[in-house]
Amino acid sequence: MSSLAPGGTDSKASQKAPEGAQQKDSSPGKNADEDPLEEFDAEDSCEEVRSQKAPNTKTCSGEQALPDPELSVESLSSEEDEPEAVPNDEIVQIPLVNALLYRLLTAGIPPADAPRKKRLQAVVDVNLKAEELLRLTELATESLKKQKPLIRIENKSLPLLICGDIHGQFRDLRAMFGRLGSPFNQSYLFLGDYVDRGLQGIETAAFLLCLQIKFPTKVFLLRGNHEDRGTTMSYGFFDECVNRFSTDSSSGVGERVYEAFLHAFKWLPLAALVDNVILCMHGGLSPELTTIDDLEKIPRPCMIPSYGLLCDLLWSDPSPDDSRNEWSMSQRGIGYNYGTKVVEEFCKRNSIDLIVRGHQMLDNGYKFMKGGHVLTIFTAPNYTNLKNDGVILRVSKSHTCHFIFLRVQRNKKKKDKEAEKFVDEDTKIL
Ligand SMILES: [Mn+2]
Repeated sequence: MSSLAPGGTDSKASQKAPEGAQQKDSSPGKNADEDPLEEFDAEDSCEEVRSQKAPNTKTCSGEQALPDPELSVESLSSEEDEPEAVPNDEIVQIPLVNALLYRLLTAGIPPADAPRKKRLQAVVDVNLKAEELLRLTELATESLKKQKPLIRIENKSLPLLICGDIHGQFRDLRAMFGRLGSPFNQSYLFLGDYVDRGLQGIETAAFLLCLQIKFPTKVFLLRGNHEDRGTTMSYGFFDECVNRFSTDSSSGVGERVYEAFLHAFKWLPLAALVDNVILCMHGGLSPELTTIDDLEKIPRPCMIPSYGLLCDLLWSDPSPDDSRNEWSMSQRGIGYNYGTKVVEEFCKRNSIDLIVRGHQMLDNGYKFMKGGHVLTIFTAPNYTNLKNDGVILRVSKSHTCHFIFLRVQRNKKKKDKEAEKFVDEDTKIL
């Protein structure tokens, strides 16, 4: 059982991060040798987490649908499907990474009795210095370089939690880890789009890069179309970096932090193959993708081009109409829409059961298409105040798929009305 499962019986699970909110500025050296994740028990910003069995797909076993909508996450694990603890020699201990993780995990949020307006801002106030972020992105680049463009995740790493778009919702991400378990036990795969749109792209990217550096065999990060210059210049992350360090004494430091993140992003892997049968990427298929091996050959580092295999992997969508069989133009003006026959032929040719991708917001957080061969998941709850649920996909050792929901609070008109004050204008697409 995960030591971080909600209400877990492990003694560590019941330990709140000790006086964490008050210790967020403590010196890195003090905590450098500790493992902050072991003590982490995040606040809960989501109303409900429950699971639901996926519809029939070839990857789903005959396990019965779980009847209890209030089921807690830890109940999902049967004894033979228990996550394995990561061996000590696979954990990379770097004092800066540990110190940043400690601060990211323990920084306070407004208390429950704080004014509603303050709580709705949903910002976690974390002290991150520009020089630390510059060093972190160097360490992340070194770590990501060791991975191939296509990550192969073996059965021993299952069960695996797969997360779709996060988009700077650091508070939700932190709460999610508190509920689902730390990478000491639990394996995670993220499908990209860590920055832009939301309030805390810096914290989100820093947190995930820290985890990838520390747990390279447990935390896998793919690149989304927002991990690139064109999107981040338009949708928030560039401005966030510049504004964050605008009072810094040395001019241009925000731009340097931004460029450093971009450089690390160029090394993010582009797809993951889970136990040889589930293919994961941010957007989807490409006319230039014939075999799985094509994914191994994508050169890095690179910006995302406006056409071609890499572009399509990160930008394409399944065609909205399942009766459409072939390729079609995307309304985004970039990438393609892939049809049902395209998907079926790709899956057959490569012995793939399921394609899991993110890239599109869905009201209930997930959607199967193309005869059950394409699954879209979206993890950021209440994305730009759209009241959507977030979903995490859990793939068991036998490839059974469960959905874990991050429910948003609904039907609270006054709260919704106030929350609208914090929504940007640019909220409609992606
Ligand atoms: Mn996207």
